[in-house]
Amino acid sequence: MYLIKALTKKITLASSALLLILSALTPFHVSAKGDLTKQTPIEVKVVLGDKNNAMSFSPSTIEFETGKLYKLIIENQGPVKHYFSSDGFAQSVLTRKVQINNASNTPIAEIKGTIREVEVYPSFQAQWWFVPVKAGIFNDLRCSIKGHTEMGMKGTIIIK
Ligand SMILES: [Cu+2]
Repeated sequence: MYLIKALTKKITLASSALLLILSALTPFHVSAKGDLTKQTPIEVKVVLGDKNNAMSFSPSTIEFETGKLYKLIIENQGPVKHYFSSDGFAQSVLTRKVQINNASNTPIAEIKGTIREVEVYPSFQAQWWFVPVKAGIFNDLRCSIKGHTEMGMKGTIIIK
């Protein structure tokens, strides 16, 4: 009985000591290299439409890798507004922000939280910052404006 009591006391002491060490180390680790959203972003650009009002995503196949931070520039070069919409993609990334810049490229807004689709007006762009967390091939990239998908605004997103 004494032995068990002594042993229990030893284990309790040891685990308290371990907890103390862990809690002393934790703040350091939390703010260090483990944060995937603090990487230098990889820039990728996708162009929606063109000056002749083509219904297209260019490129129409976009590839990403899990665990890396991306800055996806969604640029509308057409005369009408377009959407960048893919539920499969939206459900497989952790969004850091969507950033909107003014004409002189100064940030004017950052939208944070879960994003499902981004709409961009003619001759403007939006930046979607995200970290892919799930691999997959998503054939549901499209512009959700009536008729645009049918006229060719569709594509594939691959996350490796
Ligand atoms: Cu469109």
